[in-house]
Order: sequence, then C-alpha cells, then structure tokens
Amino acid sequence: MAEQPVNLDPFWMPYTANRSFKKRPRLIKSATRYHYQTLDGREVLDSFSGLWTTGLGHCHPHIVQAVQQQVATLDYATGFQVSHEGPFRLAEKLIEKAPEGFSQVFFTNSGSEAADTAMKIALGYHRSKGDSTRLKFIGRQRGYHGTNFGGMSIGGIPANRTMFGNSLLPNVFHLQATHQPEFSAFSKGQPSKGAELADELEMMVQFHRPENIAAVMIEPVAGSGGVVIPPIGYLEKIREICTRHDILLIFDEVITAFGRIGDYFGAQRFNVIPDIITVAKGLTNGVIPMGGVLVKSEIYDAFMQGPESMVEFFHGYTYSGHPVAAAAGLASMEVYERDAPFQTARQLEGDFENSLHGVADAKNVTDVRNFGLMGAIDIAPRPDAPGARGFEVHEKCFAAGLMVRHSADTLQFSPFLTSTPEHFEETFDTVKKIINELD
Ligand code: PXG
Repeated sequence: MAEQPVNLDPFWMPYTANRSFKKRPRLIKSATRYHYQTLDGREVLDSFSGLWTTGLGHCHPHIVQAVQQQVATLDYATGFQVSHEGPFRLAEKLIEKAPEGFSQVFFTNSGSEAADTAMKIALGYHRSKGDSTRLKFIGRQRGYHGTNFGGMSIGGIPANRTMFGNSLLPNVFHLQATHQPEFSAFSKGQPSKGAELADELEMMVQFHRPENIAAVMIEPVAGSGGVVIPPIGYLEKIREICTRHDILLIFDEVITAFGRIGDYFGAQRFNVIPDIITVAKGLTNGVIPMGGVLVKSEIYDAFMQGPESMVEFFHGYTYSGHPVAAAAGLASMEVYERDAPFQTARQLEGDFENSLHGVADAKNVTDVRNFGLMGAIDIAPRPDAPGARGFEVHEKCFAAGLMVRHSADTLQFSPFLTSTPEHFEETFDTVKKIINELD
C-alpha cells in the first residue's frame, strides 16, 4: 500500500469497523462515471452506485456544472420566512413525477431526517383533524429508516437498536419481515408466496385499536436490511388495511425512488400508492446531501389552519431546501427526464438477474434475490464468526478492483442505472471467485 499521508485517527467513521479500517485503510481519491480511483492509484468498479445514491454515475457533468454555477451565485440563503427559487422549482418537478394526489414536498438534508419528518407530519396531521389519540407507529423487522430517534425506533435492524434499547420511542411496533427463504430462496423478482404476512397488520391494528395508530412506515423493497422483496400481493394488502382504518401509509423510498426499481417512485412500479413518500439519495444523485417528504394535499391542507401569519408546522432544518442541494436535485431531474435512464435500467434487469444468480452455486451461498436493480447474496455465516465472510468478500473484492457492499454476511448490489452487461459479468465473476476462495 502506498504511503498514507493522512492521519486516520481523529475521524470517527460512520457505520465502519474503525479499528480494522485504520489498520488496513481503503481510501478513495476520485471517481469517474463507473469507477473509483484509490489513493494508491487503482481503478475500482463500483457495484453499489455510491451507497444506493449515484445511479447516474459519478461526477455526472450536468450535475457538476449546475452545482458549480449555483455555489458561485447563491451559496446559502435562509429558508425560514424568506426563500429562493430552487426548492420551489424542485418541489414542482417532484410533484409532476409523483403519483396522482401528491401536492407538496418538505425538504430535509438526509433520509434519516426525512423519516423523522414524515413521522412528525403523521402525528400533526391526525392531531389537526382532532384524532389526537393516533400516536402509535408500525414499522417492520429488517426495515431501515435512518439513524435519528424516530427512524431508529421504527426501523427493525437489531444491531442499530441494541445500544440504545431503553431510549427508543415507545409506541412503536414491528411487523415481521417478508423474507422467507424456506419458501422463496433463490427466487427471481417478487416471491409468489407470502402475501398473507400482511394479515399480521390487521391483527396488530385490532389489538392496539385503529383509533390509536398514526401510520405504518415501510420500504417498498427493504434495502439495508438485505434487499427484502415484497411477495406478490403483500403491498396491496398493507394499503387496503391502512385505508380501511384511516392509518397513513408512509413509503420510505430513499432507495427505491429515482430509477432503482425502474420508475420515479417504487409506488408506481408496484402500483400501490402511499399517503407519504420519503426520498433522499438519488434525489441529487448523491452529489449534495438532500432528502424530502412528499405528501398528499389533504395532509398539507390539514396543517393550513389558524391565523395566516402563524407558522403552521414547527419543524425545519437550517439547510431545508439549500440552494446548492436544490440545484443538484434539479439537474438530476433534468437528466432523469432527458436521458431516460430508468428505461435503460429496466432493460438491464434481465442481464443483472442472470449474472447475479450465476453466483447461486458458489460455496456456502444460501440465497440470491433481486428486484429492479437491487440484488443480494446471502452467505452462510462462519459458526464462530458471524459477519466475517461478508467482510472478507468486501475487503478482497476491493483489493481486486471491485467495490462490494456487505451487511453482516449479506452482499448487496445496486449497480448504475446505465451499467452495461459487461459490468455485471465483471462484478459477479469476481464475487463468485472470491466467495469460492473463502474457508
Ligand atoms: N431510509 C432508507 C430506506 C435508507 O436506505 C435512510 C433512510 C437514511 O438516510 P441517510 O441519508 O440519513 O443515511 C436510508 C439510508 C446500506 C446502507 O448499506 C443504506 C443506508 C444507510 C447506511 C447503509 O444499505 N441507507
């Protein structure tokens, strides 16, 4: 490894095995479209589009130019009581592309903030309607909604919760995850069995009583929890139960929006329309941090009461609708519209599926699954060291010129929307070879 001039000690790295990284650092210096360049001068193919963020490829010239221009024109302006054009224009574009009925967007700086904002909107909505007993939330095991207190509480990945156990929000309950490998291992696309798992929601609602429940929040396809795909008919049932009991349905589309499953929103791909949608990541192609919460008009309208000079929703971030983020968002939306990358992504689904499932017969692989351009490979954990095999695949792939994301012993894939079949071959040939070399 080339000499590291950088002091690795002071930075406490997020979601990282700090001690291990600092012994064997993997530092990236630059990126061009499909590749990272490492500090020691190697090319690394990115099989994860950043962190589910950068579907259009790294350093997209149209977005880079828009950001450069904006930062030199209006770097920052407060968004409280005054504003600027960017967030209005971006909100208008998002609403144009959203499912029918959506009418306003609240901007945040991340997916975590979008999740917590959505939960506060749900509480505020019911309260404005006089339904002030609707305080409970239902999430799902293996769900991920970021790291803030709301999203962490409604999220269902045990490792993210354990350390904070007793301080999680009360009144949050969890459906079981829809991953049933005993029926659906190695399935391609949506599993055919499992819609009945949604019946648990009806039982939970009856147990807690509908008038006490504010919202159900789920990812249409769970990402960080290991690409957990909804069985055919499952999301439709969840929608129907929520509608019947006046419970808001929140789709966390931080990963599934902007082409990852072939449409602007996953809701459109599944033809199941929630009441609130959260976004981030692909909103700006990952270039500038930004998140957002899209709501239907009856939700926004419920807040618009009282004296006109009064703030209607006591919530907001210093950087909500930041000019540079909004410019990156608008530029991304222009590329999504102009170049039709979601269509390309859909056409690539078959090649992606074939190459990914080519790893099914590798050593210790227990499941492979995919939907849109999301894919996962489960490797059996080493009995004495869960997570070790996943981490070794990540490290060895990186050394071999391939960025692979792992969560414990699950490998996750999120290729560029405009990848080529050759990228898939290179990715899964390397992954298979490395998995087969592990003990
Ligand atoms: N919701 C979902 C569905 C996400 O995937 C967030 C909320 C939080 O977004 P921010 O911008 O606050 O990080 C996310 C984030 C992984 C991985 O390896 C994915 C995320 C974060 C960390 C790891 O899949 N997604």
